[in-house]
Amino acid sequence: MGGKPLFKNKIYVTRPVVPTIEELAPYLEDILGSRWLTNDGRYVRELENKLAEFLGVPYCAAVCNGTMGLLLSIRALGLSGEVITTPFTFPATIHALEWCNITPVFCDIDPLTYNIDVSKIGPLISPRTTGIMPVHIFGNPCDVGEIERIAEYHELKVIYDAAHAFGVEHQGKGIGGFGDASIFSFHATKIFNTVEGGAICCRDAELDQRLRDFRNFGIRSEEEVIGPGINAKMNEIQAAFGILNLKKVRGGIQKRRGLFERYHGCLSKIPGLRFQRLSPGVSYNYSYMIIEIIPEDFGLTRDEVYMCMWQEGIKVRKYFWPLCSNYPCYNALPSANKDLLPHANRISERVLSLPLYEDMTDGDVDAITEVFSSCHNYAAEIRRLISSVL
Ligand code: T4K
Repeated sequence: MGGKPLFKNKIYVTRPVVPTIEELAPYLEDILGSRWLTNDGRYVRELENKLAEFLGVPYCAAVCNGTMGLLLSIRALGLSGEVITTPFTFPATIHALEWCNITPVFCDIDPLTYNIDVSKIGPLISPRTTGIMPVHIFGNPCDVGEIERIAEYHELKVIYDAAHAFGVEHQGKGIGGFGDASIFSFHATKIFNTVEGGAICCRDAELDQRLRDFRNFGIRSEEEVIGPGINAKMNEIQAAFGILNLKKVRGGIQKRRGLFERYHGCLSKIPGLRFQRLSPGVSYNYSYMIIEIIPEDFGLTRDEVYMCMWQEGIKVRKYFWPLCSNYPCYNALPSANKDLLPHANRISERVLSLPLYEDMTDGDVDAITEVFSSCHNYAAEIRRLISSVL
C-alpha cells in the first residue's frame, strides 16, 4: 500500500528439496564413468524398489513425469469413450484424457474436502463410461471405499491422480495401493522430487509389466513390440537425485507439519477463513497449505487478498483457478455447465495456496498470517485503494 514489501526477497509457494553437491557427486561419477545413462539403469531400479517399500505398494514403475504416468495408465488400462473426473485439478489430469481421445466428464466436488463428490458420480455414468479418474487433491484422500464400490458395480477402471499425495496413508495403507493404478508426480514443486519425474503404482504384476513396456516404446524384448508405447523413461541422474531426496522426505513432512499447524493456529482466529477438511484416518503429507476465503466474512475477495500478498512479496498461488471445465477447450462439454458444478466453481474462486516448504521459518509463517490479519482489519480501506488503482 505504498510501503516497502514485507518480503524483500520474495517468498514462493514452494521451493524444491535438493541434495548437496557432496551427496550427488559419487552418483554422478559412477553414472558418467559407467556411461549407463538411461533405459532401465541400476539407479532407476534401485529407486523403484525403494519407492515401492516407502509407499507400501507391490509395484512401482518410474516415469519421466506425472503426466506421462497418467497417459500410460490410461492406455495400458484400455480406457476409451468417457471418463468421469474432477474439474478442480491441475490441467494435466484432464489433458491426459483428451490426449487419449477420451471425453472428460466433469463431476462436482465436495465443498469441504474439495475432492470428487462420490454421490454425484452415479448419474454421470453412461454406456460410454470406461473409468473414473479422481484426484487426491492437495494430498487429501478421496472416498476410496465408495469409489471402489461404484467402480466394481459398473465394471469401471479407476486411475487415481495422486500427484499431490506422496507419502500419504489412508487408514494405515499407502495411498498408492488403491484403484487399478495411482500416479505420483516427482516434479520440482512436489514434496519428493526427481527434478521432473513420476511413478505409476499398481497391484497387478501384468499391468506393471505392460506399463514398463509402454514407457519404452512397447518394447518387451529385442524381438517383440507389444503395442504402441512411447518414451516415458526416467534417466539415471534423475533416479540418483530421487534416491538422495527420498532419505529426506520423512523429516521434510515433519517440518512441514509444524509449519502447517502454526498456520492453522494463527489463521483460525481470523473471521472468513476456512481450511480444507482432511479425510478421517489419514496420515497427511502437508504438501499444500490451502486457505479458503469467504468474502462476506473476511471483507475481501480471494483476488483482492492475492493482490495484497503479491505486493508484500508473498507469491501465493490460485491453485486451482481457472477451473478446468472453464478452459476454452472444455467449456462446451455438457458436463462443464457451471450450474452442474456449483461447488467446484465457488471453491476455485475462493482458494489460495500459501507458501509451505521445509526451509521456511516460524517467523515467515507469522509474518504471512499477520498480512491476513491486516487484510481483514483494514478490508474497507484496502478495497478502496485497490479500486482506485484498477
Ligand atoms: N496432476 C496433478 C493434480 C498435478 O498437480 C500435476 C502437477 C500433475 C498431475 C502433473 O505432474 P507432472 O507432469 O508435472 O509431474 C506446478 C508444477 O509444474 C506441476 O508439476 C504441479 N502439478 C503444479 C501443482 O504446480 P506451476 O505452473 O504452478 O509451476 P511454477 O513454475 O509456477 O512453480 C511454482 C513455484 O514453485 C514457483 O513460483 C517457484 C517454485 N519453483 C518452481 C520450480 C519449477 C522453484 O522454486 N523451483 C523450480 O524449479 O505448476
